[in-house]
Parts: sequence; C-alpha cells; structure tokens
Amino acid sequence: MQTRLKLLAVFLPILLTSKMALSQVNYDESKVPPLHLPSIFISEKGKVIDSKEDWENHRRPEIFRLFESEVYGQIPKDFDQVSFEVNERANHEFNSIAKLEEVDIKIRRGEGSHVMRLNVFLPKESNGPYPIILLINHRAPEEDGSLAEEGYWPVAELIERGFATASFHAETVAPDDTTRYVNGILTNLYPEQKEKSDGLKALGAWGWGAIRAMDYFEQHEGINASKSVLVGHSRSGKAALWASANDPRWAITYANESGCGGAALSKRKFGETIEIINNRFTHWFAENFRKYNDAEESLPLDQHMLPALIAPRAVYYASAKADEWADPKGEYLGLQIGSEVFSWIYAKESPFKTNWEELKGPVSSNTLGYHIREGEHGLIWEDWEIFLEFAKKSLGI
Ligand code: GTR
Repeated sequence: MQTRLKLLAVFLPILLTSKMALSQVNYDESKVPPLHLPSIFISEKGKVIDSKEDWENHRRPEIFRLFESEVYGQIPKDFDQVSFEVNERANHEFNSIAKLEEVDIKIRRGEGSHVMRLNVFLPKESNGPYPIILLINHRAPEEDGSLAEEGYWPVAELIERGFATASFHAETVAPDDTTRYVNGILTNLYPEQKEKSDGLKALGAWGWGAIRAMDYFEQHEGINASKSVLVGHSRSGKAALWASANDPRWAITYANESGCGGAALSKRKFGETIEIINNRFTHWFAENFRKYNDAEESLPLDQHMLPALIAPRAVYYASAKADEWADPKGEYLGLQIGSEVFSWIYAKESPFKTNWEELKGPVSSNTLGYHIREGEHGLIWEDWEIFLEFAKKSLGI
C-alpha cells in the first residue's frame, strides 16, 4: 500500500502536468501568437551578417552552439578507433536484385567500446559506385527480423532506381526509452555526457549513429559517399537534421513530418509543444531544453535556423495534411525562412515563393524542396516517390 501511495505521489504531478499541457494544445491558426523570430543574420553582438565569410566563421558557429546547448545536446566527435566487420548474407528478401551487407561497426574510446549494426543493400547488377540513402529507423523490427517494412523503407524500389540503401535501428545506439536510452553509446563510450545539461541524449545518439554509417560509406568502393542522402521520419527526422548540422558529408537531408523539435517552428505553439515533448520524451533533448517549457518566447533561436546550418547542402521537408500534431505550416515556414541563407549567402534559388496556404503541389529547386500530401502521419511510398524525383534532380542522376 505504502509503495502504491509513493508511486502515486511520484506520478500524479507528471500526469497532471501532461494532462494540463495536452488540454492546451492549439490547432487554431487564429490563436497562434505573433511570430517574433530571432534573426539569422544578426549576430549575438548585433553585427549584420551579409557575407559568406561572416556566416561561416561567426554566425553559423553561434547558431550551432545555441542548438547544441539549448536544444539537442552535444554529439561527441572523438573516439580512438572505428572498424567494420562485414558479413555478406547469402539469403534474404531482396536476393534477386540486391546484395546485403550486415555490418558491425565497432568503436573504441579509452577503455570503452560499442558495436552498432548497420544493414546495407547494394544493387547486384554492376559494381557501382552507387549513391546511397540511409534511413534512421526507430520502428520496432518486424517479427521475422526483417527491417524492411513496406513503404517505410522501400528497399526494392530504391534498388531498382539505382540507389544503394542502408538502415540502422535506434536501439543499436540508444534505445528509444526514457530510462533505457543510456544502455548504448552513452554508457559504453561517453559516460561523462550523462552529467551535462547540454550532454548527449537519444536524438543526438541516433545522429551519431548516422555519422558512423557515413564512415562506413566513405571507405566503401561500391558507394559514392558524395551522393549520400540522410532520411528520417518524425523523431528520426529530428535526429537526421541535427546529424546533418553536425556532419557536412551528407549531400541531401530529408526530414519527413519531423514536427516539434525538428522542422516546425516552436514559437508558433501549434500542435505539439516543447513542454509536451519534454514531458513525454525526457530522453530525447538536452536538459537545457526544459527551460523553454511553456516559455517559447524566451528561446534565443527557432527551428528556421536548423536548415540554415545545413546550407548550402540540400534540405527536403515533407508534411501530411492530417498530421496537425507536427504543425505542417510551421514546418514549411521553418524551411521557407531558413532558405534565406541559401539564397542570400550561397546564391541558391529558393523555391518557396508561395505561401503555405496556396501551395498546389510539391515545390523544389535543386537544393530545397517540400511537399505536403493527403493523409495521416507516416512515411509512405507516396512520400518516397515525390522525394526521389527531387533527389535525382539534386544529385544530377
Ligand atoms: C510522437 C511525438 C512526435 C513524433 C512522433 C513520431 O509521439 O510526439 O514528436 O516524433 O511521435 O516519432 O512518430
């Protein structure tokens, strides 16, 4: 009985706060607060940034550091050794068209070590080198052990279009769980990160996994790592964007319905908010992000600055009309406003001349693109099909 009471005392406040926050979810555009976004082009010291040099040497590092300290936490870059153990599997689902490499990526740092599993499919017909698409997978593996869910990771369709494709599961670097997330690279490689208010958390750990996958691609003769695409859906979309801000080797970053803490502007407070996401997923973001629970106005940055960090490399977002929780308009606006770095600093044409309300179909240039489709939250074949048109154009294939 006593334990029950204790449990109640612990959980009741959590339940009440999350209930309160949920009852305040706003889906009414007329109730969105007026947007006061921090400027991408004015430095912390008030200097106007108008050259590539000032952007790359001063303002970009400032914004990067803000995301690192206030939102996602660090992605540690150091380790002592990385090695790859490759097992080519003879029999698998896509045997007739693809080779499957099951790769154990082994990382050593000091006394610590960790092994992450990466699955790589390569077209069988010739030797490449092939452009590659990496999907960060946070979904439960199918019961037969296969990681290729229909639509979500359309291996056959990607192979048939001449891409190699790879995926790793979140579990292999940091489990997607409020307490178990430490049972991966956090404990095995970077234990000191656990103590920091801007330390590595699960989203950053998944990003780290993508960066290690890139280490494998770069030394692979059959892979053209300069034509590499990083894809994440929803929570993995948030991780993909942060990974690409940390690692300039990705040619294209595609965040599908990544919503709050990903593509969508936090200060709009439309759909999922910082307070809701931090209360439900305590293991995703840096401790510091909690300062902005129900205090979005005090955030010194917003998500329009995230694609700006990836510039001039290509960025693609997608939304779904019924996915209001992720705030489709906020996702589009984030990219539209962030695209100013592409156009002003890098002279890359922005395709986002149209207001979100007036979009008639997918919009894209060679470096930026967006689509919104009918239907619910999910990464489905329709999304891939539209995205692949952009990817081919952007990579020149
Ligand atoms: C939701 C979460 C979103 C999004 C989504 C997903 O529950 O609130 O931020 O990440 O999960 O990953 O599918």
